[in-house]
Amino acid sequence: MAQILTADEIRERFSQAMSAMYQQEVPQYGTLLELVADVNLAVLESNPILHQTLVNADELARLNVERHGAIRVGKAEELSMLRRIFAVMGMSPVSYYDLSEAGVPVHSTAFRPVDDAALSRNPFRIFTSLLRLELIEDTALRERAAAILAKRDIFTPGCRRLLAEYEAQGAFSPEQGQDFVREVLETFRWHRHATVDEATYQALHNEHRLIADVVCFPGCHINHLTPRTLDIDRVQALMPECGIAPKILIEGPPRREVPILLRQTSFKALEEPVLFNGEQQGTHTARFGEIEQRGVALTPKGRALYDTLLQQAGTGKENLAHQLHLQTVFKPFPDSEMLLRRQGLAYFRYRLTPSGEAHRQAIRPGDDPQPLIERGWVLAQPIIYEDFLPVSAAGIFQSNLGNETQARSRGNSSRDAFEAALGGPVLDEFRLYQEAEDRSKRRCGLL
Ligand code: OOG
Ligand code: NI
Repeated sequence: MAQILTADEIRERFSQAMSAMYQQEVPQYGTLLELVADVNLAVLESNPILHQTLVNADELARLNVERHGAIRVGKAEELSMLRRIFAVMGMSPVSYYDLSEAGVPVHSTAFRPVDDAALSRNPFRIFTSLLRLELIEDTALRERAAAILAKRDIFTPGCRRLLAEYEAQGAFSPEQGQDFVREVLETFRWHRHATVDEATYQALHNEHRLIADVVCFPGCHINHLTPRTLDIDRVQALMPECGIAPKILIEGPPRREVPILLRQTSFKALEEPVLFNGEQQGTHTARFGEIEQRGVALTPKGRALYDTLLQQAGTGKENLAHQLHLQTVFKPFPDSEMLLRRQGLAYFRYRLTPSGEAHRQAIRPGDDPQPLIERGWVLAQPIIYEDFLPVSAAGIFQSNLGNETQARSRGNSSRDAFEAALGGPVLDEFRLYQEAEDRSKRRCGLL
């Protein structure tokens, strides 16, 4: 093959195509993109240090293209096809999320790039959930849902053909890559025509809204695409002025000097017209909007502290009061890069400065980076959290399910079953961050 399209290029084109399609489908998403871009610009203008830090960490360029989306599928074959499709785009499944703990009958992973260069070019991620039909107690309904799912193919014949060609050749020509992006996009498109009659939809909807969403349509429509903001509190406050009603609480940690993990908020799912079999008209709510602010990835020790404090904080009814309460509860969580580093709470990427380069021979494997940082030889930059938070995800799911908690769908975690459906293991997020930190230390001669 004379010329090939790289995984990074295919992912980039696909994320652009997906964003353009979703803007057409859900105009409010376009409004949200403009709002986020305006706020990000204002933050960068008023904070030149942050601007410079993002430039130094190769983070500014990715900010404007950074999105995550979410989809939900109904059967193992769909999930394993997605694994193969996303592999073409350089995206691997990372982490296992058990949402049944929160009363949502799915378990999930996130497909995303994992290596440094791919992440800094375009960290496109897709939060992917698999419905757990076994959590439907009514046997007849469970079998009906399984039979409906068995009949559908959410992938186009062209997508299947191109994927087979890719796996045989190990690469795509530019034309094949282009065709592949177009064919894959079809799987994520919104379909106004349900595949079932209204009675079937209602029966599944009564069991759980999510089940109707997954089972009753011919594809796995993208249900949101999330841009990354540098100031989520500001975007949340401005959303009503743009005609967008945000969910009440911002999920995740409080606002801090050094942002940690992930803070998210969403706008409510839209009620959209659908046509059931027999041309009966109805509505379905599935698609919504979301924004997020990302901070530093935490080590297992940092994550344990986060989980403890978050649980201690509980939940609130009003955002400002909740944020103030969170800030109080999170006091024990150190809020400076130095303390986060010294206490082993967060991951950092180390780089030599020009004077560090000049003294390379004085740096020994195993050296404590702190004095070298103080001497100006080494820079330590927070490694951005690239994953998701199960408690936040449950909050997002629930706010779009009318806040219903359905205890009957509570089930056991079944990671093994998920990995069997996926056709391979999910990667361990902590290991990926640790490896990124270690690679950077090795480049500096610190390891
Ligand atoms: C996924 C909800 C979770 C996030 O950002 O945590 C999520 C869904 O509703 O399918 O997107
Ligand atoms: Ni999301």
